[in-house]
Amino acid sequence: MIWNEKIECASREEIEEIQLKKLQNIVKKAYKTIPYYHKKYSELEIYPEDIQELKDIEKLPFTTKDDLRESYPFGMFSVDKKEIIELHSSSGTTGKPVVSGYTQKDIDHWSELIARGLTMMGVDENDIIQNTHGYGLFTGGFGVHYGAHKIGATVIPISTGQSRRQIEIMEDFQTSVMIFTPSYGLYLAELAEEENIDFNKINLKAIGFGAEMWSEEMRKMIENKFKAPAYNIYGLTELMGPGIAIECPSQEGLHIQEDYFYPEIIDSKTGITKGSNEKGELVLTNLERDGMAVIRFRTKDISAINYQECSCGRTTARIKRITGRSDDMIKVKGVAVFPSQIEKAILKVNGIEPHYQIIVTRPHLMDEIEIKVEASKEIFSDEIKELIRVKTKIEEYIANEIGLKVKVTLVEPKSIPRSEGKAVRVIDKRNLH
Ligand code: DLL
Repeated sequence: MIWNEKIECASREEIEEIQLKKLQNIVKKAYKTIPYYHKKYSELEIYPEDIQELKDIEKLPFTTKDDLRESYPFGMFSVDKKEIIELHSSSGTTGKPVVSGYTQKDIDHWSELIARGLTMMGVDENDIIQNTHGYGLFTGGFGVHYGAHKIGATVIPISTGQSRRQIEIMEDFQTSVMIFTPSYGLYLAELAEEENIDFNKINLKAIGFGAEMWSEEMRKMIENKFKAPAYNIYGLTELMGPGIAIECPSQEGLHIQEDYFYPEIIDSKTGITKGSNEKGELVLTNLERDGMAVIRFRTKDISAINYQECSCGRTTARIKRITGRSDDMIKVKGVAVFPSQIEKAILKVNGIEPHYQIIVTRPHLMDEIEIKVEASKEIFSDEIKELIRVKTKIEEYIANEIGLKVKVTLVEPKSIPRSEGKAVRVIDKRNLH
């Protein structure tokens, strides 16, 4: 079944016609009601009237995460605060977080996006959806929840955690759809194995998973363990939350909801727009957003756009599974971590050299970070007590900075490889690409 055939199967001309109209409207609205855009466009002498065709979007400047942070908390809102009925915030921990505000209309649109995606996954009103995404500032919990209501499915708002209870609920309630992040899914599978749960008896119909990077091997592993197909869900707080793009049964890219978002792929160094199927950084524009508007947002996510009609019958463009980032952000346990935060914490401590390496692993299906830091010569030849003191101090500072517990290992001076170009700070051994 297709939730909204009129849009999801529209011709390219129809889609582009809708997009142009919506783009013109939203640029006008942003210019008129959001001081950030008014100032930026005026400075560059670009005006809403300059958008005559879709390609004209390239005349507009990009919006970055820093721009959004500078307008923290409500600077991107385009309506009176009293119209906003819900707030969410990104999980990122660098500086100020990014805030997303929703009017009733936005919540309705968000529900529609997820409804389309859940329908793609074969979910309908007969299903029981166990939503393990966090209900809170994270957009995952509520976003999926609203969409589940929209299609009339039964939603179990269990949120993250209580992992043994999750398994019990799956069995007792006969959950037919699981929603999780890949790493949490793998962890649940491990627990289920310990408890000798037979997934053949649970009869899962589908799994929706996203919010972090994963590999095709990981999908296979999840599908084998849970005995159900797993579909990719993509989204980000800045633009709306989950549901911006979701996979259909063909599992060949994620259908982006093009009447809500205008996707572009750019070369992340030059900012120049790339052609279809070319790999680059995904840039997204809200085409339909009531409470705020984000135009040409640099997601930093690496993808490609495929405009070919899909074998599922839908014509909406598909974005390729995210395979990397154009910055060095890593998502660990669902939390966005930047090496610069770790560096900041390390450099607060005396007795160490500014050479470090961040090693991300997934030894027991859960992400772990180990940070190797070079001790100074003096410290290294000191007593073990002093080394432990320095190590613990760094661990404390890092936990404060990123909100995650990490393991710090002090290594010999000059033992971390030096690089002539950009230092390789992060070694991601999770094999997600
Ligand atoms: O992670 C929204 C979401 C919730 C998506 C639940 C899917 C399911 P943020 O916390 O703002 O929002 O993080 C957004 O996470 O720019 C990507 O780098 C990464 N990301 C999200 N979905 C995927 C995915 C939510 N399916 C950032 N594959 C994005 C790879 C993903 N990376």
